[in-house]
Amino acid sequence: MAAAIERIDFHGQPALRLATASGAQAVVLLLGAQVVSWTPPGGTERLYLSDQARFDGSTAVRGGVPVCFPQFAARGPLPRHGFVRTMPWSLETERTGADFALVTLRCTDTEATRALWPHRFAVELTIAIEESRLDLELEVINEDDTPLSFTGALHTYLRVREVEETRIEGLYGTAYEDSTAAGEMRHDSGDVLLIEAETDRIYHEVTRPLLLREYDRSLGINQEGFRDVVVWNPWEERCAALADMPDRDFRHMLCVEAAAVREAVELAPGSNWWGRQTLVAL
Ligand code: TA6
Repeated sequence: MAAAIERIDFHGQPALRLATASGAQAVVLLLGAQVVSWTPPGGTERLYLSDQARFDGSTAVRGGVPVCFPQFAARGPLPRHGFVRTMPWSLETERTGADFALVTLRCTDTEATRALWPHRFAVELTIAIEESRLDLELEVINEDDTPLSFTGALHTYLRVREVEETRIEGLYGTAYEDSTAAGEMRHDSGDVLLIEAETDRIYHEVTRPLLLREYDRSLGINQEGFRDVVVWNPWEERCAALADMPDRDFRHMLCVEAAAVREAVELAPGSNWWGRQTLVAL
């Protein structure tokens, strides 16, 4: 079968299904440009998506890869994680080749966004699947004649078999802000990061690729442009408090996010910035 991009309905939302000749698949909602599924050739689903996720746009879909922009979390006056994750995006480009499929989705300011954040901007997310990799590239363009600054993230929810048996390698020695301890700065000193309790960390200046290891599969995680990595698992109590996530699902997800948080990105009028996260199934 040749690579293809198909229009589908996903829980009542317009979506695109990307497929490659070797059997990789991804599903992207136009709502929020949210990737909600990615399966490498011959493999298993790599993204977590909650069975209780809401798809009516009233809140962000719980799972996949929400795009957080122009504000990360509650670090400013805007809605949590900004506003583009609940906005409709438009399909700008679609391309398929011998063994890849690629789409670019775009979102621009509206009267409602300008009322919250007085800037003219465009954000584009390019999603590409090729062999065992998923590339997500976010571009932000300042279309205004005044400077703007933003924080944000690709808030990737990875599906894991059992979070306590998952290891993350590559963060050794990196300083992080611990959001579970009022933002205290700490250092990772172990060879591997194990998730055995609530975890909400912002690692700064992550330059090495990460490796997420499970007993029968691994995932390479790389990023460019983004300087921070956020690792989040709500654990038992906080998960139970989330209305759109089953109580025990904290065991089957782990967010490893490519982020620009600790230092806001400054964009001069007319200039642009890009950041990419790449996942490679191993
Ligand atoms: O990226 C981690 C985080 O900021 C956590 O603090 C956690 O609350 C999570 O994002 C989810 O946020 P949401 O607004 O989607 O419930």
